[in-house]
Amino acid sequence: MRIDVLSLFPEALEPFFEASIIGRARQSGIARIHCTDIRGFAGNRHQKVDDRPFGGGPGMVMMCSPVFDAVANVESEDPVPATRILLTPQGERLTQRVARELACLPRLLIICGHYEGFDERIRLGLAPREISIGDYVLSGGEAAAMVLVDAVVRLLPGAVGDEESIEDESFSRGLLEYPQYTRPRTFRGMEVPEVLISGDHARIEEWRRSESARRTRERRPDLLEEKGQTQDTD
Ligand code: 6GU
Repeated sequence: MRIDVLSLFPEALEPFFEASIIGRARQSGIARIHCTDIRGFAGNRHQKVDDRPFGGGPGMVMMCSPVFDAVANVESEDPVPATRILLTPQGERLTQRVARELACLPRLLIICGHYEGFDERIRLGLAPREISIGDYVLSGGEAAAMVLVDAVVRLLPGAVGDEESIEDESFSRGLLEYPQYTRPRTFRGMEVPEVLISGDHARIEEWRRSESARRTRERRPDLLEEKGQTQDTD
């Protein structure tokens, strides 16, 4: 998969994309990630990429021209058609289902906003899929781009060592994860549940299943409702 990220702060993104699972996926060619500075397409002496909103009001608005030019330039680097994604708090909420959908695509082009928002003609002219990572306000789309790229890249075949660990995780089955333990068996008086040391794999699986269900009931009953209503958490 190729992923292009257009941002005013590509230097904030790069170190994250070099680390850990994403960094490894890049090195092995599973994910080809390119960050592009939108300011490089400002096309004026002052490198201006934002301006005051028509009609007045606070803050600055991201201008059309640098964003359109950056998109055209980056898209022309590779014939593979890109799915355009605009990161804004007004988008569709990022869920595991959305991450799985995006992980099936050959190419993503992610546009990070800054300032008070985008000129509406960026939405009209580029027809991007608009995605938000949650109901809170970030000062820019960069942190959201890191979240999105992480959620997608780890789903690419070969990105995570043990494919089973993806299957088993929170949300993949629509439930929260069961409690995990490692050595030592006793730490500050706290014991590892006996069942996990029993070697009885059927009992262990049953215990994990029931802890997972209990945790979800206690902490995220909304997930159980969704699971009942839809098929895609299975
Ligand atoms: Cl994608 N961008 C910004 N600026 N704030 C957000 C967001 C995105 N998702 C949640 N809050």
